[in-house]
Order: sequence, then structure tokens, then C-alpha cells
Amino acid sequence: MKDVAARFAIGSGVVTVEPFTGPAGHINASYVVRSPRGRFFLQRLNTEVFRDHPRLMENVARVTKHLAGPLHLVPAHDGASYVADDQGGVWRMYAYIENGVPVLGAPSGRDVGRAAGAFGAFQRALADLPGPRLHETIPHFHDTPRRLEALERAVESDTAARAARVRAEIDQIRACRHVAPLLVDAAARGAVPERVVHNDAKLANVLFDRASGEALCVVDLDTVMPGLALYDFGDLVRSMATRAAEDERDLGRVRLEPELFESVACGYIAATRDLLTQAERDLLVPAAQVIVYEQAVRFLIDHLEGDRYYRVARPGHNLDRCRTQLALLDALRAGERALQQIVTHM
Ligand code: GN1
Ligand code: MG
Repeated sequence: MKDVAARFAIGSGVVTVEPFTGPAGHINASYVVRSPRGRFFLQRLNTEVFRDHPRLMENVARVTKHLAGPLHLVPAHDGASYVADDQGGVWRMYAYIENGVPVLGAPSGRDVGRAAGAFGAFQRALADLPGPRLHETIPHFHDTPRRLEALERAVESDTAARAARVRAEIDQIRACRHVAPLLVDAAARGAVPERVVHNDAKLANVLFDRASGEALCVVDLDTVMPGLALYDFGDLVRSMATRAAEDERDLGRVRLEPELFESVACGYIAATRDLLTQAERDLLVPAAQVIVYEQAVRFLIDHLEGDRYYRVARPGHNLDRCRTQLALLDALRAGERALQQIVTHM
């Protein structure tokens, strides 16, 4: 790994490479590199998930350059935005954001308002990204009906022999199948515009300024690509309108907190006031249901397929994650009118 790090423009003499201990995500592997020039954030891309890394890195380079914020790539000595090692590994490096910290544990209303504002500002800042259209790093990423079809195939083939024990979850997902097409249908009718969006707009992907607590920047740009603003809003609610962790085992703790929802909606709407159309605003509350539903489907697929996509730390981890999403979906459906009221009066 030191050899890999030394191929980036970080001055001479890599001192240490250590695993990153912060919220590292479920997909890539992250490390902290220390050189005489300071600290750097090194990542090995999961090339099973991201099958076209040259295009992905082209997106990341264009987006970070346009944003001109604290998140910036450190190029390789040859000027490339990534390094390929001789074992097929693909690596990239960012400057380490020393004053940036994530929110660990349950977020406050102020945190989530700021984080939602950061994603709103991100969408607004990328509205004038010069062409061409960004690459789709994972095609059909938020095509929820297609995800549902993939689940039915996973149930059918049942490769890890787990389907019999998750009948309740399968049934619950099937019973809510009307939720799946709400966003893709709106897009197909031309009711809502395509925009450059983050596509993984969760709380863990925001860094806050250590001193002021203000949101500093949005990170994890692997899925920045054309999509709907509503995909991001859905993920904001999914990750911030509850105090429960994504993998909470005690479902009694997976509650929807209306005041957190209000802070999320308020932060996002304030940041996108001159961007969002009325049709988008009208779909904010349904969007949260769609994205939570989709995430439940995705976690259950991975459980059924033997945990091949998301990193897991314990047996049944993806099933636990699926269950939190289903509990949140229930709460979102039960609270739909109240949430709609909150958004309408903003
Ligand atoms: C994955 O990279 P990470 O862990 O932040 C996933 C998202 C999911 C998220 C759930 C490329 O994101 O789509 O919403 O986990 N990313 C990819 O926490 O699949
Ligand atoms: Mg990610």
C-alpha cells in the first residue's frame, strides 16, 4: 500500500498507511496516509460495484473541480486521477480534510438541517456544471421497479437458501409495491427534471466544521450523476429523520421524528428555493417512501444473495438493515399526512 501511496503527488517519503476509522461506507476500502506533507485519504475502489472506474473518476474530477471546495483529488505523479496496481486494484487519493468531522451517533435537529442544506447547495452548485452529461456510474441506480424485479429473481433463485426465513419481509415489500414506480414514472412523464444529483445523500456523507459545527462539504461522489433531486431528498429523510442507526436491531427505536423531518425539509428547501419546481416539491414526501422502500429491497436482495454487495460485520447484518428500512417505511406511510402538512406550510 505504501508503494501505491507513493505513486500519488504527496511529496517524497510516505510515512504510514492506516485503515480509516471513521464512517467508511459499505463499498470501498479507505485508508489514511501520512507523509511529510501532511495527511491524505486513500481509497481502493470496489470495482465489482463500480465497473467503469475511468468514467467514474472522470465524473469525480469534473465535479470536485467545479465545486472548488475542500474536497479535492490528489493526482498521481503521471497526472492521472487514479492509480491501478498490478493486482487489478484501483486507487484514488483526496487531500485529508483536517477540520472536517462526521456526526457520530444520533443527530440533532441543527445537524440534520445543516446537512440537508449542504446537499441542497450541492445540487444548486452543480446545476451549471458545463457539459457533457456526466457518466452513469451505475446504470439504473434508482430505478426502484427494476430493483424490485431483481428482488423477485433473488427470491426465485434463493442462492443462499435464506428465502424461507424472510417471508415476512418479502410479503411486506410485495404489499407496498405500488410505492416503487412513483419517481421513475414522474420522470418518464417529464413531470420532474433530470439534474446532477448525489444519489447517496445520507448524513454519513457530510463533513462538519470541527470548530463551528457548520456543514463543510458533501463527500462520497461515486454516484454523482444525472438523476432526480427527489432521490437525494429521499435519502436525506431516510438517514436523518430518525435517530436510529441504519442497522439498529431494536426496531422499537426506529421511529420517525417529525421535528427532525421538519429540520431536514427546511434545510433542503431553503437551499434549493430557486431550483426546485412545484412538481418536485409536491413529490418530496412520496420520495422519502420510495427511497426507503428501495433501500429495503436492496438490503434484502443482498441478504438473499449471501451478502456479496454491502460489507457486513455480523451474520444477518443486511437483514437487520432491511428491517430498519421497513420499519421506517411503515412510519413514513402512517405519518404521510402530517409530513405533507409540514412541507406544504414551508
Ligand atoms: C452504499 O458507499 P456507501 O456505503 O456510502 C450504497 C448506497 C446506499 C448506502 C446505504 C454505490 O453507500 O446506494 O444507499 O450504502 N452505495 C452504492 O447506506 O451502492
Ligand atoms: Mg458510496
